[in-house]
Amino acid sequence: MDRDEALKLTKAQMTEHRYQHTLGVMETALSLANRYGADRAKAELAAIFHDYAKFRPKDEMKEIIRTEGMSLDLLDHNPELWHAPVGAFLVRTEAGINDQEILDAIAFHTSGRVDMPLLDKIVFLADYIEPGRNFPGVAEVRETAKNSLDGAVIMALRNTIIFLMKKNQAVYPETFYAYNDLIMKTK
Ligand code: DGI
Ligand code: FE
Ligand code: FE
Ligand code: FE
Repeated sequence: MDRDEALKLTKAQMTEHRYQHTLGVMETALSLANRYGADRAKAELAAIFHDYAKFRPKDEMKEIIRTEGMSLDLLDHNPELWHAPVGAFLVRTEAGINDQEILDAIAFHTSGRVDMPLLDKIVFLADYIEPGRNFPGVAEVRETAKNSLDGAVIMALRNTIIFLMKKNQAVYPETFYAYNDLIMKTK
């Protein structure tokens, strides 16, 4: 699928604000793909589709998680996590994307996971540092992303964990596992 068709399909799923975020993630993912040697076409498609399911009703997402054999523990955690794996499913069934690397990068763009492949890291990080983001600490992560992909992913994971903990919220175990995995590998 080419960029324009993917953008058209995605745009129909979201608000203008979220679409602008999507364009930012796409540009950032392409720039990271250039810098770190990932497949540009895959990075572009994964970025365009990463938030495809963001506005699906919770009941629909819940049903897909149950019927498609996804981790049921997702249902005990923050519903913000659901659009990522559900998005991968819908991008396959509605948009016809069958590339597993792209689908995985979409599925894990929120939680992260152990042993994240290059494409996962690029989409995860692009989502965090795209130009439209302005949360505390993002400038430092952008700076680190210029020379250390893993270093920047670790910072993004750490910031997210701290952000959730400061709000007294639960943290999905995969997010901790992703953080631990990268920290231990870089020591
Ligand atoms: O969809 P986006 O807003 O572009 O970004 P995202 O898919 O990374 O969603 C991030 C939100 O999910 C962020 O506000 C934090 C929230 N969240 C809730 N629980 C968890 C979580 N994020 C992670 N990584 N792990 C959690 O356990
Ligand atoms: Fe998202
Ligand atoms: Fe994210
Ligand atoms: Fe996003």
